[in-house]
Amino acid sequence: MDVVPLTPVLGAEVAGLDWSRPLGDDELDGVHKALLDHHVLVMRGARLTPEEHVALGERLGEVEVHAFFPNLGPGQERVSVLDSADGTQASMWHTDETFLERPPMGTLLHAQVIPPFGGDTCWTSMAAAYEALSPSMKRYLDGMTAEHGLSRIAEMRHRAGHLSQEDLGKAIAEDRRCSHPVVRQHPETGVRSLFVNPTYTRWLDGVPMDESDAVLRMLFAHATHERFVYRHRWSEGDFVIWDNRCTMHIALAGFEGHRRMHRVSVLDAERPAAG
Ligand SMILES: O=C(O)CCC(=O)C(=O)O
Repeated sequence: MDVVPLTPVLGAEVAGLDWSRPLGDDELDGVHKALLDHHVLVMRGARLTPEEHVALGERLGEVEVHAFFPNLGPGQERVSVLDSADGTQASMWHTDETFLERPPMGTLLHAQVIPPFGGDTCWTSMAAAYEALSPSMKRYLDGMTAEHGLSRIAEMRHRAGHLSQEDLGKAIAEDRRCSHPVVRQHPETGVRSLFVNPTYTRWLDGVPMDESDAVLRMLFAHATHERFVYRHRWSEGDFVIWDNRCTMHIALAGFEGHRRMHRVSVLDAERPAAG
């Protein structure tokens, strides 16, 4: 198995795996180690069936049914489908489902149909972004928590004219919310990362709202600077695994043509913990 870094801070291409059979235990250990080292792994030409996709996820942990993405249907609910034909896309920076108590530790995304150009995905290293903050900003964030909520998605859909005010009200009433440390420590590597994102993070707990908005805006601008980012140009069959404990990602909108992805995500065993 060859692991070739794609940027100085995150991303590596993994080659030399035989996808026509389940990975051996040594190979899986190698993938796991590469994921801890590089946060995002790109594997070309995997072409896994939905069953194989879930089975690989299960070897990393508990595979969830996503809170709101459509899926392959009865018996295959754990394979979510992001299909541009039905308008499903994830075109805001986020870390997966941080409104949950135990958000996914990792996600496995498999390209089924890719437009001739555009539709790339970007990941940013929240570990490198944290590391690059000033000592005084690190001290300010130390011990702080932030509220995350699902209803942000409904608000965005309402603003874009895709959801009525009544349905927005329902989404807010039924919101799923959770507070997490703003700086989390990776449970396996011990490395500290920023753990806030523009899609789900609502506010920093215990500070005035204007201050919270301003600090979050600054953190998002900082964390999405290109020096922390890997941008992936997809080919059909590409299979990408990422570590949600130290990254955010975005699917770039604005492409023409059909884009269809299968995704599986694996819940963390524990709640995010501050370092
Ligand atoms: O479609 C993509 O490239 C990204 C998907 C995504 O954001 C997700 O699965 O959470």
